[in-house]
This record gives sequence, C-alpha cells and structure tokens, in this order.
Amino acid sequence: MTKDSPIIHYDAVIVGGGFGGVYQLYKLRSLGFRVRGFEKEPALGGVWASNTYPGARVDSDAPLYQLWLEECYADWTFSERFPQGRELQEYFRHVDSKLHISKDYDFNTFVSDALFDTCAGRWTITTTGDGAGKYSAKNFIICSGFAAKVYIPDIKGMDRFKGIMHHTAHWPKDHEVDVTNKRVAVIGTGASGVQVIQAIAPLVKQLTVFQRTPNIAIPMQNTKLNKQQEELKKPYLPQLWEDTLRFSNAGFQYRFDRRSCLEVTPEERERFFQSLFDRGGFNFWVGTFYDVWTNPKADALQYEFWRRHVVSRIKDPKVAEKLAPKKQMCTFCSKRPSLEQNYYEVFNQDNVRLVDVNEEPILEFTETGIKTSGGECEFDVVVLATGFDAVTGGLTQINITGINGVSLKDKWKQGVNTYLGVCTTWFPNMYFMYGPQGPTAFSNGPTCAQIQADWITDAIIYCKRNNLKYMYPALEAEVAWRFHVNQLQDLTLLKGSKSSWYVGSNVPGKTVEALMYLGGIPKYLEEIGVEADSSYKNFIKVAK
Ligand code: N01
Repeated sequence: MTKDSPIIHYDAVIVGGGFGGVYQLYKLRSLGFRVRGFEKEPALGGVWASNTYPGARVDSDAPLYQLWLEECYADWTFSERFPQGRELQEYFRHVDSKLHISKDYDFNTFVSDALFDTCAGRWTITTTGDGAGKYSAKNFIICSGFAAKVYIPDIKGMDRFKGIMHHTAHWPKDHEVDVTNKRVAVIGTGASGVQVIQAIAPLVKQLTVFQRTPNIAIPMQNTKLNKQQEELKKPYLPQLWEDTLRFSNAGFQYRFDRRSCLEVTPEERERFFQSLFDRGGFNFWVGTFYDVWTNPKADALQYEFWRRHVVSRIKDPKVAEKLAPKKQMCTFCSKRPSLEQNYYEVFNQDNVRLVDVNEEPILEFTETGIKTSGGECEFDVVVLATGFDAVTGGLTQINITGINGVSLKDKWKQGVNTYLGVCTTWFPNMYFMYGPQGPTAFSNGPTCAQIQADWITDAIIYCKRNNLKYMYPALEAEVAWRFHVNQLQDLTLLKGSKSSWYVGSNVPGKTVEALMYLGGIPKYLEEIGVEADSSYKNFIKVAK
C-alpha cells in the first residue's frame, strides 16, 4: 500500500497476532465479518513471536495453554508440560495451517494511531512498517496482550555501551546471540531473568546477575508428555475446559484449598506445602490454602516453608540470604511467582556472581561494561530482563482518539477506567482483551482471551443487528467497575501493594492501582454475561 492508495474499509481491525488476535479474527471472519489484523512481529504468536530469548518457556500447563478449538487441538500435542517458546511458535504455525489466519494479517506492521469519526461511526487506523497505510473499520479491537511495551530503566550511559545488549522481548530473530564463553550480565530477576539465567549459566564464561528484589521462584516440575497418553485425553478436553471455566479461579486446573492454613496442624501444613511443591506449576500459588492470599500470617507460614527449601539448595549462606531473605520482601499474591528448574543451583557455580543492587547500586554503563558502587565490571553481553510497561502500555502506546477528541493516554493518565475490562467510555466500538481490569495475569492467557473475544463478538453482533452506528459504556458503569476491581483486590494481600507490574509500580511515574480483576474466571464470566443478557443496558447506543 502507498500513501496515495485508497482507504480500505473493514468491519473490524485487530491489533496483535497472539492467542487473542488469532481467535478474534477467526471468530469474526467465520461469522462473515471483513477483518484485518496487524502484528508488529514477523509472525503470529504474540509474546512467543517477540520473546525469543534463551530459555523462554511458558509457565502455564499443557494442554490448557492453547486455543480451545477442536480443529486446532485434534491433531496437536505438546511435548512437555511447560513447552518451550520454540514449540509455541511451532504451535502457532500449526494453528495457522488449520485456520488460515496469516492471509488476513499484515506482519512487521505497527498500529500507531486510531481516530474515531463520530459522524461516520468509524475508526481511521494508521499503521507503519510493511503494511503502512490508513484503514477504516467500524470496530477496533486491541489484542496486544499485557506485555506489548517493554520497560527499560533509564541507566546513565546505556547508549555508550559497545557490547551486545538486548531486552528479552527484543531478542534478535535474524541471528543467534552466542553467549558461549562470554562475560554476560543479566539485569532483572523476574520470570524472564530466571529463565535466561538458567539457560545460559552452563555456557558462559562469567555470569553476573543484578538483582533488585529476590524472586519467590517455585518449582516448575516440568515433564515430557507421552504422545499416546495425551491422545487418550483428547475426548475429555472439552469437559476439562468447561470445568476450568466453572470451578477454577484462574482458568487452570488448580483450585484453592478451602482449609485455612492456620487451622491445620503444623504436620499437615508441611505435608500439604510439600505436595504443592512436588506437583509443581502454579500449585504453590493458586492451589494453596485460600487464606495465603488474604491473611498475612498464612502468607508468612508459606514463605517460611519456601525459604527453608530454597536456602537448603544454596551453598553460600550470604548468597542464600540475598536470594531468599529472612525478611519477606513481598507476599505470594502480589508478584507473579516464576517457575524455576535449577535457578538456585546456578548460584553455586564458581563463575556466577549475584549483585544486590540495593547494596551495590548500578552507577552507569561504560563502553565496556557496568560500573557499580563496588567497581567496574566488563561484559560482552548485557541482557535486560527488566520487564514491561505492562497491562496498559500496549494500549497507551497507540495514539487513540475517541469521541470529542478524547485521547486514551490522557484519559488514563490519572488512573485506568474500563467497563468489564473490555471497553472504555468515549471510545465507541473499541474493545480490548487480556488487558486492564480483566482477569489477565491472574488467569490462563488463552482462557481469558477466548472468553473476552466471545463476549466482544456478541457485542459486535448486537450492534449490527440493532442497526447501531456505535455503542460505548456509560461513564457511571465504568466508574462502578473500577470501584469493584479495587474492592476485589483489597480483599487480598495485594491491597496497597507497590511491589510489581501487577499494580503498575515497576514503571517510574505510572499510577499505582489495581490493574487486574481478582474475582476469578467463573465470577467474571457471570458478570460479563449479565451485561450481554441485559442487551447491554449499561451502554450508550447511537442509532444509524
Ligand atoms: O518482568 P518482571 P519479566 N535495576 O517485571 C528488575 C510473563 N512472563 O519479563 O522486582 C535492577 O517480572 C525488576 O526488579 P523489581 C510473566 O507473567 C512469562 O521477568 O522491580 N533491576 C524485576 O526483577 C511475568 O511475570 C513467562 O525490584 C531492575 C525484573 O527487572 C511477566 O511476563 C516468561 C531494574 C523485571 O521483572 C514479566 O516478567 C517470561 C533496575 N533499574 C515472562 N528495573 C512465561 O513463562 C527493573 N528491574 C510465560
């Protein structure tokens, strides 16, 4: 397309080609809507197309972490309980071969602007990159996920560094970054940092890990999956999906234990915690005693168990105290735990050094390395595992202008307001998923995206059937939803938390607030269902 090409008109434009975008496009297209998707990466896959760093691996169990479409799962089996990033890329190629999604996508294309024309009731969407141009759409659906915008701390002299430096989500796709026998620094010990550290530790000459907050990493207990056995489970998968929607808080197979951590005997508690460790995955997070999320004493008991086990794996007591300090830095629910395989053993290697940046702050980058208050260290490669302007960044990085010239960025500057975590006042026919005030990072990604995409599809059909030019949620409805989301968070130990991207506190200057809905998938389904069943009574509707 050239700048003089005529504007192409669509029923819907979709931003992002991960689980949400793929499913949304498939769904609308199969109902006869004309849809176009745009993806900034060269392929489908969402985070799996961008996060290609060494060791990238999903933290959600197979077979639940996939699209619940029979045409996709019927002849696909993951080889591991927690598949590697590479296998997920392969999975998306498989999905594409079944659903023929990429023919309706422009890749290497970034959606930069979206402007709503109130008279026409349509969005004008501007893109840059390979599919650069202007497009018109009645519906604008942002499926960019919670990790679409990286966060890189502003460290003095960063641009001076002459070695290799990449953020984990901007890892090169056109060449291998060879770390063999190199001096490597990793800044950040969230899920990405933990995975990189485990993967490169056996290869590098020297590894320096810059840690600010110790990760409460829990055992992954990954296993190879037996293809024959997985095939036998296929007929039961629809039931499994239904069960997770009805009974599981997070859309996984895990369920909170109804007993109080404080009311069981110490022996029983120990046995139960051990069983959660042994089962691995997020059992220790969302399969634990319910009150670990609500009662500081219960949370502290779980931390004590966790710490004892971690410390026993680390040879040097000083290093152990840094990785698993006696003083608990944050609660189990206020930061997403990372799933580790041999993370703590890495720090027993002679060539690995842990720098606590609270004690030894990074002062600046030099041409050849990093200078801390303890001296200068040379590096060949620096890995920035410093996370994301999560949840809202993917939306606010697009210049979106709704009715009366309201900009989304300005609207959300003092705090996020959405209705049901899928739409926002003054932005007609605009929807988003796996973003603010939805279940998002407190749920299994594909589950959340699919239930939201189904809801969005119904809203679009409603608009069409009722001959509406546009609709958007009433202001009172989104104010009430924000209140509700905050109330739900305040029932947990996340209340008042300032400890992670869960509440926006990782990005300097970002408003710290409840960014996600903690009511759980079954309750969320009920709440969004009530709105649809009431013919969208909380929406302002404008007829054609
Ligand atoms: O990002 P993070 P992530 N100096 O924000 C540190 C998902 N994910 O990319 O904790 C030193 O968690 C920061 O320190 P602190 C998963 O949901 C999934 O690792 O803010 N350090 C922290 O340690 C995950 O939760 C998989 O004190 C600095 C780290 O950088 C989410 O993505 C794999 C710093 C950032 O950790 C984000 O994970 C990977 C500074 N100036 C990711 N600034 C799967 O398995 C920041 N940090 C699916």
